[in-house]
Amino acid sequence: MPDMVAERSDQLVEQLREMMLIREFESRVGTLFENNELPGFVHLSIGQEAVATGACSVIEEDDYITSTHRGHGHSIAKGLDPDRMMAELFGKETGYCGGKSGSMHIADVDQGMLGANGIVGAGPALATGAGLSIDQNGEDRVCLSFFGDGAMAEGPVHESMNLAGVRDLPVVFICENNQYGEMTPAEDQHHVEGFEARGDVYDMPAETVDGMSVQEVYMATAEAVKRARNGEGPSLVVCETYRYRGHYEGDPMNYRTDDEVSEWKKRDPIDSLESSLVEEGFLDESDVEAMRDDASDRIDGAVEFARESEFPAEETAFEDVYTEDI
Ligand SMILES: Cc1ncc(C[n+]2csc(CCOP(=O)(O)OP(=O)(O)O)c2C)c(N)n1
Ligand SMILES: [Mg+2]
Repeated sequence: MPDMVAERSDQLVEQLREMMLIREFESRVGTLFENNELPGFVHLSIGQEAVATGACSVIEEDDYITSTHRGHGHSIAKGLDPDRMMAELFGKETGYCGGKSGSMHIADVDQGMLGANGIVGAGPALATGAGLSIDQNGEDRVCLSFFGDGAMAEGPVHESMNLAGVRDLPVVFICENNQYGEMTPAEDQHHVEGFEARGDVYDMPAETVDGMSVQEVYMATAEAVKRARNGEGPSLVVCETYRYRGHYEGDPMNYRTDDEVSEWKKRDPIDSLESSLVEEGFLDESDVEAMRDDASDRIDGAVEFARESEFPAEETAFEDVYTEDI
């Protein structure tokens, strides 16, 4: 038993370290965007880190994920390199997509990251396709599919959950209910209360968890992944969470009150894990400070890498844009 506690606490420390890295990456992106250093659009997931980290710490390197337009956390949690992600945001040739995708389309198929996605609700369709390929090739892999409360009202999400159920595919649908789809509260977008009920419709196990708790997300995803690996088909995990920033950087946020944001911040996933690890004696204040400094140094390095990288050459504008004939 003490070994189990030590093992679990090691994992929690690693999860804290990763959530700090995600937050540092995104906080820095917010500042860079404000300073007009980044072209395009960025959507930050600050506040939602426990979902990405909790879920991705269940899976292995050769498993897959699909992401959303708010995908920096998912990408870092899947093991993508912050240098190449930052370079992509700067539009530089060293970025994951050669600087041609920006934040919303970062992908690294070799690492099982099947893409952020500017099309709301498209990720689950890719995940079901990945599940189908795993099934047809008899592989031992799973696919986690992150999507939002807004996406839950999109047709392709339901078609995907239905097909994954019909074929018992190894897909875990992870709904990040951050309470808003753009500026619309989740309750104004859905006639039925509670997203868990959507799992019942497709006869798949469904669970709602506190998405501000990395441990709760981890445990629910672990159960779902176990079922998927056993050939028991898809599951739905609904994570109740919150984004602290606007829908996009620059959003005036006049659809919610400061009090609402402050209430959610009291449940911050990083602060709460940090306090419990310190209270239980697994970390002390100086460890925490060192972890924050490490995250900050890591992102300093990523920004430097991105700034020093070149923009893609003009004559490559049409390269890597369309697939080659197969
Ligand atoms: C198919 C499609 N419809 C509409 C949009 C415009 N749009 C971009 S983000 C967004 C809201 C998505 O909400 P949610 O799924 O809850 O994700 P969140 O932004 O909260 O992470 C919408 C409607 C889009 N990009 N794609
Ligand atoms: Mg949402």
